[in-house]
Amino acid sequence: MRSDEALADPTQTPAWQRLAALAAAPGKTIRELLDADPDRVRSLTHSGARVHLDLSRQRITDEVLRTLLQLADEREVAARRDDMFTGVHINVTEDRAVLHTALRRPADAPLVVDGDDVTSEVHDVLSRMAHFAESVRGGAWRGATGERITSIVNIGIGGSDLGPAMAHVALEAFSDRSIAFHFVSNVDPTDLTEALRACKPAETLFIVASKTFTTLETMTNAHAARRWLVEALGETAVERHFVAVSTNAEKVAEFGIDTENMFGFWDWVGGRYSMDSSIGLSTMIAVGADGFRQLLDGFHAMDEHFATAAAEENLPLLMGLVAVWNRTFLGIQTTAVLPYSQYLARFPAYLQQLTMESNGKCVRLDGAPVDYETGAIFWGEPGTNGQHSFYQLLHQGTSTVASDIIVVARSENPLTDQQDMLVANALAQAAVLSRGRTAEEVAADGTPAWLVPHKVMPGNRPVSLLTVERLDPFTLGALVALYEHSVFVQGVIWGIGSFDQWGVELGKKVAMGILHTLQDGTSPAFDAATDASIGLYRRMR
Ligand code: G6Q
Repeated sequence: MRSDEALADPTQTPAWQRLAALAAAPGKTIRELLDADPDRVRSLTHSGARVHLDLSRQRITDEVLRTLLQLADEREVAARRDDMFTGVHINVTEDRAVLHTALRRPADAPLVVDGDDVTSEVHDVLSRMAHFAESVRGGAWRGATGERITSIVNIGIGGSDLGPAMAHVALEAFSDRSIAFHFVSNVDPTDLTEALRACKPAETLFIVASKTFTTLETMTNAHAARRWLVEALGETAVERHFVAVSTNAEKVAEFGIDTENMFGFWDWVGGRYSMDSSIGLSTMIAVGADGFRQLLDGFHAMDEHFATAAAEENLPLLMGLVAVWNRTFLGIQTTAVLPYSQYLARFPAYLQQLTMESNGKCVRLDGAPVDYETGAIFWGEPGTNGQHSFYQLLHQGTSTVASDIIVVARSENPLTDQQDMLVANALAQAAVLSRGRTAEEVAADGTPAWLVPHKVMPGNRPVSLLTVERLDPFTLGALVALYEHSVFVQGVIWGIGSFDQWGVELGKKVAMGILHTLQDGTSPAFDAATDASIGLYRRMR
């Protein structure tokens, strides 16, 4: 358990107070910091697990960085990290261990938690997944009428959807192209209906992915999919066309899925930290068991880096500390994730859940309300597309937005010089956002005086530049783990619980209450606004 001292108010630590003073004092701009120190880029660029992180375009001085590292010491980040890695119940409000790092441990690295060797349990499931995935890929697993599987439909939502859906796009270059993958999450009937338009029942395999196997959206879609299949192929076809990923064997059996075809995981895997558990079954079918192992190796390499690299060059620690600096001390509310890779199109959406569901909290672990800013809003789109829409606000808007620009050096699809164009745009944006463009520079282009103010870019927008050589399963795993651990560091500094999601739970509960009222025809008795909206919906539906 955490010591009382670490639970205490972080604002009372000497480092926090020093950082508040540093943030309030007039500081140098990013341009001034870059121009004053020829060594800045070298000293603020670090590498681990094949990811390169350049923090030179952040608003940090040597003193800020030193004090942030001191804050990490005072908040005992290293001890908390070790607690997480060894299975201490750091998810305090649900009394659970937080062990997603165990999902990617090598088979020969046992880890005993609460009396069980979790590594061997993880590898048992991985072997069963591998056998299943390879039999689908190789055609040994067939549908009820003997057809090969050509469509996989993953039915899940939130943590049981966003990771697999993101990985599907990210790793398309490494995927089996003879199988089409669909991800159905929304309870809006359109989602399933449109996905099934492209599928033939005899060739379709459904993966029902739900930790609890009780989530309204997922179970509703799973039952609708079951009806679609049974109408075409009969009741006996279900066992060849449905498999489950869940921790709830009883509910899986109740649904009619043979528990032989259920791939389990554990309550110590949070939904948003589960893409590397059996929730990643669709990913394994796409990239094969070897590809999935590489993904896990990338995750594990970043775990090892986080656990062992010196604080001054520890990527997740530095990234987490800079996130705290930007959010809490500089008051920057949002972070734009801007991957210059079409394969990372779903990465911002994935990170939105990882970061905002984890650190969108206003109460500390000791139950006291926070009186400082916590989790930033994350959002984004791939470059260069975003440049032609919302970047205008990033450059000249009245809000300062921090950006994570992600560059992939080598394209899997080289077409003439398009990759150079893509990277040139990424680097141009990093430069302009951070350095800006002064009135003198604009005037020097021959711009008439009246137009100059319109073309000035204030700059001083913080940018982290992340570079990987290729986007392959290994680097995808490393990138995700980098963000996972950065989120963890932020949570420890803020003293909040990053691993529960009571806001999400309440949403599920309230919706069920309203649904009952909508369906049983009784008069609503919620609040005036909800009751009026229910009335309007009833008149219009
Ligand atoms: C993730 C959240 C949430 C969850 C979904 C799906 O951390 O808890 O997004 O993953 O609500 O839950 P099930 O997997 O239980 O269906």
